[in-house]
Amino acid sequence: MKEKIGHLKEKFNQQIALVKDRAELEKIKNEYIGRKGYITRMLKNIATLPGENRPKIGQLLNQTKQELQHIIAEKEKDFLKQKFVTKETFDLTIPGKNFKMGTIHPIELVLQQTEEIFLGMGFRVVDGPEIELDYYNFEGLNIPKEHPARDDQDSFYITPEVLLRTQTSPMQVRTMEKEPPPVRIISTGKCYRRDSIDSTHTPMFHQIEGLAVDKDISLSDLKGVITEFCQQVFGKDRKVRFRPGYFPFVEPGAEVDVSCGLCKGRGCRSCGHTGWLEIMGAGMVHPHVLEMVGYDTERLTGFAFGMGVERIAMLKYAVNDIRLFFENDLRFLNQFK
Ligand code: 2NL
Repeated sequence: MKEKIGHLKEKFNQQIALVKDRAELEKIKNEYIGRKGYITRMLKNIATLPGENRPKIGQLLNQTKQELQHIIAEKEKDFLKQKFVTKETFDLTIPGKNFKMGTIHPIELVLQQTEEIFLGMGFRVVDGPEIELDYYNFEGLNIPKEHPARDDQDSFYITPEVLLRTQTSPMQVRTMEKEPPPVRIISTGKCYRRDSIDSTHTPMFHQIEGLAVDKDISLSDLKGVITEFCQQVFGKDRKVRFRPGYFPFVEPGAEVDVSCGLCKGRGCRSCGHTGWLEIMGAGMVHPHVLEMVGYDTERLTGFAFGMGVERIAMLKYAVNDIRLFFENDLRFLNQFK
């Protein structure tokens, strides 16, 4: 019997040395000291042994049971410790991961603000293709094939009739062609011109154009809408003036100036000592443009305006080189929070 107990202990020690997890440990525990375990059964069988051996064997079995219980308890503690260390420990004082927040690009900021302002005045925003037909980019805007205005807008042609749009007006022509009056839209997006790069020119830039066509639209509507826009973008204290200017798609046409914010219109270096900054072109839509989309020029008039987004952003944020908008330098971009 003594020998048998010795063997059992040996086997137990071998098994326990190989145990990998708590489930295995539980199994061994049941096998040896559980209700139907080896030791438990042997204790129950003591009654069948010769009388003189019983106390000694009983004592040995109880002692062995205690030893096994102790070893199993130690092993359980090991597993608990392991679980705690590998899975459930976290250090609340470790700094979190630092996610760098991006900023909205200044060109996008001006676009968003402009859309907001014109939506507030009842305009709708339209979007269109950057690859355009010559017809919508020039012809439909009263700029026929040999018109000298084409010289100012050297374009990227894909075929003789397809080009990268040089202005956002094609979308306005498309809208009038498709929809009956009244029309109140602004059209925004990228435009392309074959210009040499310098501090005020890039071959890709952004434009915002507006168009309103209805009965009884007059130059005073244009002045009211433009003045409201300028004062919302640059400040209530700014003055707006209209000078005669030529664009083939309007008659009369005007250049729009806003008073210089630095010198309050007195004249300084940044406004070329005039007190005014040129910010857009505008005018009353040329009847020929309305005629070409099939609008009734006896009944309808309209105003239109167009501006370079980069120019507005340069004036608004005091940026002195247009190339800064396209260099993706974070030292520049991070200033627009
Ligand atoms: C400029 C000039 C202007 C317009 C754009 C326009 C559009 C249609 C009909 C008539 Cl569909 N006009 N747009 C009118 C006047 C000026 O922009 O050089 N802006 C930077």
